Amino acid sequence: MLELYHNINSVCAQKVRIALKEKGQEAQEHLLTLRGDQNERDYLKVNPNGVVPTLVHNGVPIVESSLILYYIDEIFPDPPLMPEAPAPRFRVRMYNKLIDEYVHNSCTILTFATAFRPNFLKVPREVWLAEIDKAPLKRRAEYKRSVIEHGLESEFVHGALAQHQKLLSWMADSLGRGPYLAGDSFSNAECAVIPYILRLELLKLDRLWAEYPAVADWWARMRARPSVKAAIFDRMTEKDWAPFKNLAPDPWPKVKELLRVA
Ligand SMILES: N[C@@H](CCC(=O)N[C@@H](CS)C(=O)NCC(=O)O)C(=O)O
Repeated sequence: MLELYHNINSVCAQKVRIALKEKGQEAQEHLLTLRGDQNERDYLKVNPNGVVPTLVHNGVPIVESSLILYYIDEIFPDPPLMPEAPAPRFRVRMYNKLIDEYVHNSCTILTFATAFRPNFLKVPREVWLAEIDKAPLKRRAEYKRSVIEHGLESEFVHGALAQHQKLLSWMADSLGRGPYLAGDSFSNAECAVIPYILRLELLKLDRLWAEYPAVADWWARMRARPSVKAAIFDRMTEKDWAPFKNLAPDPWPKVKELLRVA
């Protein structure tokens, strides 16, 4: 039996939902709002970091989205989401490592500096600070505090953009060799990367890959893929789209200025 604790807009959860769709698997779902419920005592018992996703398989909690992707491929080998040869397998792991170590927090930084910031600023500072400070992962709380306060002027934004640029240049390099990021077919590299490219698009930052036509082509193919449609687009309600509609101010001019200084 499979259970998934997740949130529709969570990039890490989107990875796992894509993988489950690719495997034709359904999990019993527990939706979290991520407005405090991720730090409640009962949830911390399944995921002590107070984050989603958590996959529970036959009662055993499996955490960390990249490890969940590998786990799903092991328990449901068909169709495989890991290439057979060592070199492309290594490439899948490299994408996941880059994302785990750098891109994920960078995505949080850009998202909270733009789309999620206005909602926090509607309540008094001490209220949102208390909410953020409950997180067990203190470094993430520090990033969020800075970008809610300073938006794209935060000291963390420049580095966050650089990590996304690194991801895009890796993708352009891989896609120069074939239609997928690792090996000859759709793999766990795609599951891991797709949500971060979608997030850049939702933040109106798709011009970051203007110089990489192979990335644009890959993204058009991935957007149209049934698993991606079912796992992400079909699941987004008006409420999930809301933070990304009418982003004000448009993040691009400031991002462009930061990239020029880089
Ligand atoms: N390394 C973790 C990161 C998980 C993570 O940060 N999840 C976000 C949503 S994408 C979350 O739960 N955020 C709630 C919070 O930061 O309080 C993973 O890959 O599973």
